[in-house]
Amino acid sequence: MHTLPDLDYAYDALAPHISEAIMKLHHQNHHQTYVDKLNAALESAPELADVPLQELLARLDDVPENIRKIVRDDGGGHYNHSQFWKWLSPNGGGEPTGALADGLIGAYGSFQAFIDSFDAQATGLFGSGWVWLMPDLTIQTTPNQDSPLMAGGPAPILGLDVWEHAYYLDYTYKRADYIKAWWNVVNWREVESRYVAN
Ligand code: MN3
Repeated sequence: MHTLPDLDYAYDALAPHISEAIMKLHHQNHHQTYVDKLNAALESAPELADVPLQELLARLDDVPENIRKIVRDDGGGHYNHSQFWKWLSPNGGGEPTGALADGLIGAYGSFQAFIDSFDAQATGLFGSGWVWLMPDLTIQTTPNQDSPLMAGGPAPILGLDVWEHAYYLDYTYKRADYIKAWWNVVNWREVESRYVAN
């Protein structure tokens, strides 16, 4: 059985950048629903019950066809959100340090140029999806709850949820305002630790 992970901080800890109301809905309702639907689908495939989620998403072709789309969408949603909460912190924001800072400056010319590139991908992504910073420091996007893992890629080291459920209560249609606020709660320590682990 897959389970909803606890947050490392209180629901109101990211306000005013991300409100308590959004965090509760996003974690208790949206994320819980992904977990519940994934578990329900896997009831018909007991051979997959003990496969770690990351491996399941990397081997979708091995998932029975009648539940493959559910595993893709809801398993992807469970995985992406489980990482997303760890990429946020009430003590976040600012700029990374060390090897990650050096890497981003090397790849983009400056930290601000990296932010600008990421923002352009995030505001330009049509519909619902995610923007990822990959271990090689390239930026990728995926639609829906897809993960780079599903295309045989590595796990992202940072990701931004640009589904409307992530921001509409606070920012209505103004996705760019949400993205700008989100940078204030990015947990760079977590991103750095994932970067140096690769
Ligand atoms: Mn979401």
